[in-house]
Amino acid sequence: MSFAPALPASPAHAALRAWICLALATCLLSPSAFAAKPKKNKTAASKNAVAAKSYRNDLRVREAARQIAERQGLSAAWVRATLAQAQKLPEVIRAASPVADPGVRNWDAYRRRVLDPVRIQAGVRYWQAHASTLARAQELSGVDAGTIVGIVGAETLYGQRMGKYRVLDALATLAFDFPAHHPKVAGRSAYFLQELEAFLLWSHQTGRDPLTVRGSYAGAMGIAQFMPSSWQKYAVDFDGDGRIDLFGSNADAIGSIANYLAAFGWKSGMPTHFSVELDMARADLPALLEKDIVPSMTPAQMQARGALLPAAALAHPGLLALVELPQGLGANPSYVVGTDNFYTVTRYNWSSFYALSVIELGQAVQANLPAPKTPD
Ligand SMILES: [Ca+2]
Repeated sequence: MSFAPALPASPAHAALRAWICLALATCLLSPSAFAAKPKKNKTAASKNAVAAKSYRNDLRVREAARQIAERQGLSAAWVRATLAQAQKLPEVIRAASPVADPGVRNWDAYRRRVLDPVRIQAGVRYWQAHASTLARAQELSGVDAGTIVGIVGAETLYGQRMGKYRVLDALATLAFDFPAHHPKVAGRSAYFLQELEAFLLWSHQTGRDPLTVRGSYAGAMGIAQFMPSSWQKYAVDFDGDGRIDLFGSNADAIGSIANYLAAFGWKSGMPTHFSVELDMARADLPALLEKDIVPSMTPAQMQARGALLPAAALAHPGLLALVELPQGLGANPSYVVGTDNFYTVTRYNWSSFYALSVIELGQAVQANLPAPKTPD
């Protein structure tokens, strides 16, 4: 999970580089790559209040506190006292558990949930309210304003749902009690322990009380749902008030999303994806899908393997990936062809469903914007 940001090297991006230097500091973002988001359920929440267990006397947690304090130069007493107040949340463990049957993944159903009319209309209002900020972010970073709006809409319904869990509890639970039957339990536990460490450091550096900060079940925070290490690496002060506030400042959230995608290689003006049809008589699906969503074939190579590309895709100067979108049991999958920019969006949340849905949400919002008034 170490994604070194590929900062643009071309002198044409000097302004962008300077802008990125405003960023404070560290890694990956999003939550729902790990599992379906938990359903909001008051009954379950009250059960959890009973089932939650303190980490106060957990020797693993005490040892982690000692190491974190040593590595980060923090007060050992403060780190230990803070972690002692973390609670193990069963609901978070359930949310991080692998889906029982991955075969039921259904792109159309997922897409409908993200691109619902309420979210699209809220997106129109959001775009209108923050039009100049979005334009500035797009100009400085090259990142498409629609994709930024799509991400804010999918993550938090434009800041309306920033998560109900104490970030301390969520990260401690996932660091120390990640579902043991998950195939990637070791890597995920280590990842969330690093995020817990980043969260403590961030709390200390920003003066926020780690006991009151709330976020998603995965510990993602604020309007843009940044993980603590991402906040430190990629978040920017985009409204110029001298502090980075992804909870209260939409400008900071917009600028930080743009900065994040730019750091992960967004190329200005490049489409994110193209439509595609497969010539089933000769399509070499294993070859077409070999590298999954990583763009690794020229348009000509894709054509030779039986992917029928539209003219715009054939003229695309970069590499492409065939992105398979399962449509549930018994149905044929759908496909699109992703570019480097599609892959970049998946660095925000490691899921092709996520990436395509935020891109399409942004496009739907943009299509619904009223036409600009022309002067009389
Ligand atoms: Ca700010």
